[in-house]
Amino acid sequence: MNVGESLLLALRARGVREIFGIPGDFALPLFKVIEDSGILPLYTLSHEPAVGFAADAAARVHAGPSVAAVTYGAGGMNMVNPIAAAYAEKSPVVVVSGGPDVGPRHPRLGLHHQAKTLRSQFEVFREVTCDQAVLEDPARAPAQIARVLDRCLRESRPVYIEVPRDRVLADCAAVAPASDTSAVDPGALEACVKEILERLRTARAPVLMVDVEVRRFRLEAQVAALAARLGIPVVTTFLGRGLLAEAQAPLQGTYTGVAGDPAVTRLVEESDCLLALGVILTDTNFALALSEQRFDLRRAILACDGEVALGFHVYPNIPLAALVAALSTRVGAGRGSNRAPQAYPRGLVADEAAVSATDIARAVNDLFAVHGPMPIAADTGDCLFTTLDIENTTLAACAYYATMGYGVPAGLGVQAATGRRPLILVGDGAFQMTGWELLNCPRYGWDPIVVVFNNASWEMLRMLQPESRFNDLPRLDFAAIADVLGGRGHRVGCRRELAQALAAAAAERGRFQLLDVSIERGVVSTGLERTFTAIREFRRRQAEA
Ligand code: TPW
Ligand code: MG
Repeated sequence: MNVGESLLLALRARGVREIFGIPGDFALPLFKVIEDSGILPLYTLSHEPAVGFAADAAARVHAGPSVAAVTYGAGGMNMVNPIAAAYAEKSPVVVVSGGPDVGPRHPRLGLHHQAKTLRSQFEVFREVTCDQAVLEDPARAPAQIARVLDRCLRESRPVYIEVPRDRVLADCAAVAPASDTSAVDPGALEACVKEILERLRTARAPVLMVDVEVRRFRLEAQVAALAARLGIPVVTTFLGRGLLAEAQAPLQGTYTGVAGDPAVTRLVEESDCLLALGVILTDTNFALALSEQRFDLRRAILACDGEVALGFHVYPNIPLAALVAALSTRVGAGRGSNRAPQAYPRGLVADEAAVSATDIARAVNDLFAVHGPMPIAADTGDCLFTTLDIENTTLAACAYYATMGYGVPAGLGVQAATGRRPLILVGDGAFQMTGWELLNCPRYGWDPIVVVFNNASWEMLRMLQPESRFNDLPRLDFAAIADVLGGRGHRVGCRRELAQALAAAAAERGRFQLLDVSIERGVVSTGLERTFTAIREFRRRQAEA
């Protein structure tokens, strides 16, 4: 076995199911091993940001690691932003990069693709990954691979593995199976669980909040069962939207502070005991509530990053899985919850009126009611806020790090990883960044339904800076572009056309469908409107103070 094969087998043994990539000369031997060995399928895309986003989405939807393979320098450096996003949102992406030969190097010559030093790329990725290795010595490679991949799984964060070009084919031993060395102190766990249950018991209005760690560590079914037994209302964060979509849990909706359903916002902010499982605390969730002192984090129990914080103390080394398991065994059959779940807009009126974001949500909910739910990949922009009005379903979105360009490649990653046809929601500005990647659909048989929110604008920015010309975009003919890229385009100018196009798109399998939906500037979803009204008010009050 050589280094390349040993790496690929270790990746597969730890749950990797596919590789997205773009080769280059430093990565050619590795890509050859990937292709010839057939250990994992390889999907090549067009631009490295898409490689990173697709792997990120694949990792999110199957709750296991996925691989983004690139060449050194021009390839790797192109993928820093997606990996930063994966770090922030705890998506376990394994970056595998080709690297310069270890063999004879000429001291006076710069190597092509070299930035500052030969280690520059390694140093850049060190900042946005939780562990890194350069496989310079085949004898040490198995131990390095095991260490880095185990860390990736334990922390659910991206890692970086660089394989020097002249080491790929060197003889190499097999990598040891995955091992988790984090030993939990049973006494600490017991004390922690006792304290949590006591707080829940005496609380007036406890609420359970769930976020991405619950999915990353494959705890959805257990958490749903726990929630049902506790009989307390459950909300997700914005980033955690899509969680518990397939589980039976008393889900009330998504907490997005001022942007969200006011009933859900009140539920969370008036809770005297918020049990937050795997929640990444972010300004998108809590900034306004905290700065306006509508919410006090000391009233919350925060289980995240392998520890539990409550009141003024912290229990270290309590992994979420151990906590959920221990809670589950101690909570008896519950009282159930009789709260009605959130209602979503349905029943699109198919008339000649112009289309709004809410109309798109309505049309999608109508479609789901007939055909069943589809997984969604959403970009950053009003399309992301529109997901708040769509039935809870598996969702890949960068709702915290908020990079544009995520939606289309993420949708491709979702289909590669699950085989399910995804719905991709994307703004025209974001489509300009990575929409082109749809050209890769025909050769892999991917057929997503893509809805472009075409407002000829960076509209979300216009909300913050209304008097601007730089937020104007040309109104492109995305339907025509879709036809050129091997899909089918549908022009949508009114609600009747929206209903028709969505039905036609759902009926045709085998090629991607793109709905180019014209939306007037200034017409945005309820969630975005609420958010920016609140931000503007907040700024005004601060300016007055
Ligand atoms: C990689 C900053 C956030 S939202 C936005 C920008 C430029 C406009 C989005 O326009 P789009 O959607 O896609 O047409 P909509 O609904 O607002 O009209 N660069 C990156 N990421 C981010 N977040 C930005 C810039 C930004
Ligand atoms: Mg736009």
